[in-house]
Amino acid sequence: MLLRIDHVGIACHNLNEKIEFYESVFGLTVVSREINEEQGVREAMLHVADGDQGASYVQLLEPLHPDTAVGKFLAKRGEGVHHVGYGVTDITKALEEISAKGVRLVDERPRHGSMGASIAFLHPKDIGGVLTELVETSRR
Ligand code: V0V
Ligand code: CO
Repeated sequence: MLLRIDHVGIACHNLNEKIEFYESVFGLTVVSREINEEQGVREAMLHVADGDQGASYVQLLEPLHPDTAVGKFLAKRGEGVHHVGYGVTDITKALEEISAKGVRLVDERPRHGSMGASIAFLHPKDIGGVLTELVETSRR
């Protein structure tokens, strides 16, 4: 069901500072920067590698407001890994299959994600404390 790790989402207070850090320490390159109002984030995707099933990225996330998913996370836990995003072929089918196994879905239906992807989150309390995102891309 899972094709690859699409991205690891990392929560930070200052997106520009964190981008510079990842560029200088790892030599990564920003391939996309977006504001996603629905998700309450300003985010950047930094390309890590290409594989048979598509590319993988680091996603740096800065909250638009304190009262957002990432804002609350930062207040509670501080900066660090926020979620893991897995690539899937058919996100609607994957959501049905996962839900049927008793895992709570944060999103019943896919939403708009970075670089035109369809995304949906699974509840961290049902995935061993890991906020898990499904990502369907047509081309990456
Ligand atoms: C919260 N919890 C987490 C967590 N966020 N556990 C692990 N990883 C996280 N990232 C825990 C938290 O510690 C609480 O546990 C419990 O879940 C409830 O948290 P809360 O602070 O009361 O917050 P809620 O319940 O209002 O919201 C939690 C959920 C929310 C997961 C439902 O963060 C959410 O809807 N996330 C999905 C959307 C999102 O994260 N968007 C930003 C990325 P204790 O302390 O009670 O034990 S956008 C993105 O990735 C994009 C656009 C993309 O990839 O393209
Ligand atoms: Co993400």
